[in-house]
Amino acid sequence: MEKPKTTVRILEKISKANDVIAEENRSEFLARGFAVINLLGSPGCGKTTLIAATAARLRGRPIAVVEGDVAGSVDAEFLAGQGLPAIQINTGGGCHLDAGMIREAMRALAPADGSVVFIENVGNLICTAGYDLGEQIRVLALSTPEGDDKPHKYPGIFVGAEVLLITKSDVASYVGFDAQALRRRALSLNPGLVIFEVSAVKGDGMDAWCDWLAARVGEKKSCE
Ligand SMILES: Nc1nc2c(ncn2[C@@H]2O[C@H](COP(=O)(O)OP(=O)(O)OP(=O)(O)O)[C@@H](O)[C@H]2O)c(=O)[nH]1
Ligand SMILES: [Mg+2]
Repeated sequence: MEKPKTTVRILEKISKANDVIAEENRSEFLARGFAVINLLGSPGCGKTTLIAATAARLRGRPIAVVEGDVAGSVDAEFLAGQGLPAIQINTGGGCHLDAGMIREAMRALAPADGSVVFIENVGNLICTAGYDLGEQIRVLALSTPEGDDKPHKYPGIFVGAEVLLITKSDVASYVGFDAQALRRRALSLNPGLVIFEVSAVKGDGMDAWCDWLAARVGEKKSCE
């Protein structure tokens, strides 16, 4: 019976240690004028496509990307090919990024002062929600093929997000996705949630999202 209590204490310690580093990261990011966005969502929900499409619309500030995946570097390579400074973290099986990984990656990436930095977290709707990375903005991407019932099943990630991007809006009608039901369910968990419906591929909704983001990170004008 003692073992589960010990496990809980160890997890609490890990969580507290992460929070300390996350606060150090946040101070450092503020001092450097970074706007850091932690992008969460399921595998394949469109995170990398969204970062590329958003970066293409942001004007006036340098942009850099920290990519998190269990293995491989295809996303970082893709973004570098789009002209974005990008660095890949491999968690080697871990289901989330943590603040220590971000500290190391940011030192290696060395974004220019004042950069907007996107962190693409590991595709996961559970573990990623529990780790503060020191970001200023937490964005959850949920794609229409995943279904409008997800707030019922993964409430924690909806509660912790500032923004919900309903991605792949262009295929919503093909997969029976009810955007109003999703909005209702998400807002019942987090009434302050800012919600956009976007298609990074077709461009629908991207101006509204980018205008909001530009204002949030203190840019005068972003989208065109
Ligand atoms: N129809 C449609 N497809 C999209 C959209 N955005 C992304 N996709 C497609 O969805 C697939 C996954 O997109 P990614 O951007 O790689 O998704 P991801 O969340 O970064 O994936 P992981 O990094 O593997 O978790 C690709 O085939 C994209 O072309 C969209 O707005 N509409
Ligand atoms: Mg990706």
